[in-house]
Amino acid sequence: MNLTQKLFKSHLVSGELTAGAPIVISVDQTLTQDSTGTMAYLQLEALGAGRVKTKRSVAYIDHNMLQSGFENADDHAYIQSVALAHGVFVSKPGNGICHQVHLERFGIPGQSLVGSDSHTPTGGGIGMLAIGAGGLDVALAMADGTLNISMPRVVGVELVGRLKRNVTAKDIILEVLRRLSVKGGVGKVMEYFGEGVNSLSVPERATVTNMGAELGATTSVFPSDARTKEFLTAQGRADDYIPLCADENASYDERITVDLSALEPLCAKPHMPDNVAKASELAGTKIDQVCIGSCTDSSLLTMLKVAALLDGKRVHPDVSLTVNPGSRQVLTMMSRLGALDKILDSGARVLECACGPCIGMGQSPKTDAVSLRTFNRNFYARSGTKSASVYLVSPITAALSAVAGVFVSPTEDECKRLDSIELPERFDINDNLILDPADFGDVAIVRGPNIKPFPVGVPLDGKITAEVTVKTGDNITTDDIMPSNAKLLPYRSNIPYLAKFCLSTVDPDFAERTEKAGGGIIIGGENYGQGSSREHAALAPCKLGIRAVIVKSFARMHRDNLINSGIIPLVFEKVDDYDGITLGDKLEIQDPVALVENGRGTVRNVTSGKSFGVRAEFTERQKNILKAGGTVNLYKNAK
Ligand code: MIC
Ligand code: SF4
Repeated sequence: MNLTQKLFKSHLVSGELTAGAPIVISVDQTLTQDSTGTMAYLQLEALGAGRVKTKRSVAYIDHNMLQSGFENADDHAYIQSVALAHGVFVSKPGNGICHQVHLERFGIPGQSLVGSDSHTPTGGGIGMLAIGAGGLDVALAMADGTLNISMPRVVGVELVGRLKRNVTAKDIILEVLRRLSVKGGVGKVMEYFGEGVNSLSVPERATVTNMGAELGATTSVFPSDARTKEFLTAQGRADDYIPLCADENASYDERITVDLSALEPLCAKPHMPDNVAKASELAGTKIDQVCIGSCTDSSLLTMLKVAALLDGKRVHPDVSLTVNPGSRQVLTMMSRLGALDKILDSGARVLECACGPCIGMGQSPKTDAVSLRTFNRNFYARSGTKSASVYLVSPITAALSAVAGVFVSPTEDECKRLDSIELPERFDINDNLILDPADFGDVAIVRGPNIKPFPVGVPLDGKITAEVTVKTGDNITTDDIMPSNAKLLPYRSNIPYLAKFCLSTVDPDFAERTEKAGGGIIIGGENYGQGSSREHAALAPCKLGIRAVIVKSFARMHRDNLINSGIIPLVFEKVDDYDGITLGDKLEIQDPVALVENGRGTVRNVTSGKSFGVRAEFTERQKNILKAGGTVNLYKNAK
């Protein structure tokens, strides 16, 4: 067996481990963060759940940190109180980005983790079965300790050779993205193996598993080995270590090989993480901003490299360099090891240990700016500046470019300083910003005025007749469907307000048009809903009265979120039928219940007089959810 099969087998509650089959797995741990967390806990409450059934659940506050009004602080207070009341640990603002902190303090090899954030697979860096999901699925996992999912196919990624000193883990995942694209991982787990694995430390592995989310993969995983033990020991958690790997000669559904020694510095050009080019092709391009951080590249190792390259240098006068350490532990260690001084002395702006610019919470670049970021996503408008060009790069490229003022493709020679970097044997452990529910008695739940009830779908009955109120192209992201930036993120617990901005990057009139029409149907292209786990991208359309989304193909988490909200996700039987639909067409689904039951059906375009076939393949559970008008309705009906 490969490692993925072993991990699924050890957590299998029901179903068969055949690719594509619906299965239920047991969930050992969950994580939420604040921008998805308010909804997840509102839903946990709506499900009537008591104390969580998992071994360990943690609520992080790391996204909405600007507190420019009462809204964020309201959300923080709600999350802290509702989490503690349900037996969930809380990682307070300032403690760091959920995935970095979880890896450091809570992740355990061999355990399963479900998180309301798409980059939850970071945990695969220490051999966890770590899966991102919408808030409602995480609420369900907390309530009963299980997750419903389809058994993925397993792609074996064999790593051979060793990275050159001017190449980093970011370049490995960029290379995989270059080959497979942002939809290449849908329905798959990326399992890394081979002699090249040994040369990668846990933070490097975590960069790869984290950004595997950009492939659309269900998760990514590395073996748990001596390097994992080293990391857990440094975290004072040697007892959590167990060795885990694939059997010798394990088979995979697909296989690719990446020769680490042949990799060159890469980058992803605007506006997609798979728009990969050699950094050398961009060399010399004038730049305006460099941002170092985010859950994919903000570990101590990253910061030590950045500090070594900035040591004694000055950030170019035309460049703004920002640095977000991934956790308070990283920041403390940077300070202890002298790296912080070097970074500050260079003229960098050191920001909070949080997501920050990665989710557009501040640091939006200037008009037409070229911004180099060590992050994982460069989707259109995500930085908060629509005209900006965001390139995803390694921390080495970022640091050298910040000094040069132009895009630099690092050479081996320029990186000699990195040879002496070693991770410490012990990390500074201070969990003062982590609240253990066991230390709190009965906690009263605090609900400020920013916390609004979430919308629920309508049960299926009768026919659906609705107008096409938007038609999109391929690879529409959840950042398009439900934009997130400093102005909107404070309203993550206020769907009525957020809904006004639904799909505004694609069509600013969509929300108003849909509301006026009393609902609608969305038409989309390939890989619709890629990117984040945010169920707001389903809740906002639900609020607007969207009944169905018909596309060429879906991203996994968004499809699940639509079902949870009672919106029917349908796929064109023939992709060409997409071309025959125009904005404003009236579509009719005669018998939606039969469509959902049969897995196939016909949609009539009343405007054009033509009909087209759609596929509607759902598990029995999903059929029941859709018929009830969403998961919360189904669970309430069952009570
Ligand atoms: C992201 O990187 O897009 C986010 C913000 O972390 C999202 C979660 C969210 O929308 O709150 C994700 O990746 O799931
Ligand atoms: Fe935060 Fe960015 Fe990571 Fe999302 S991708 S969790 S916004 S750092």
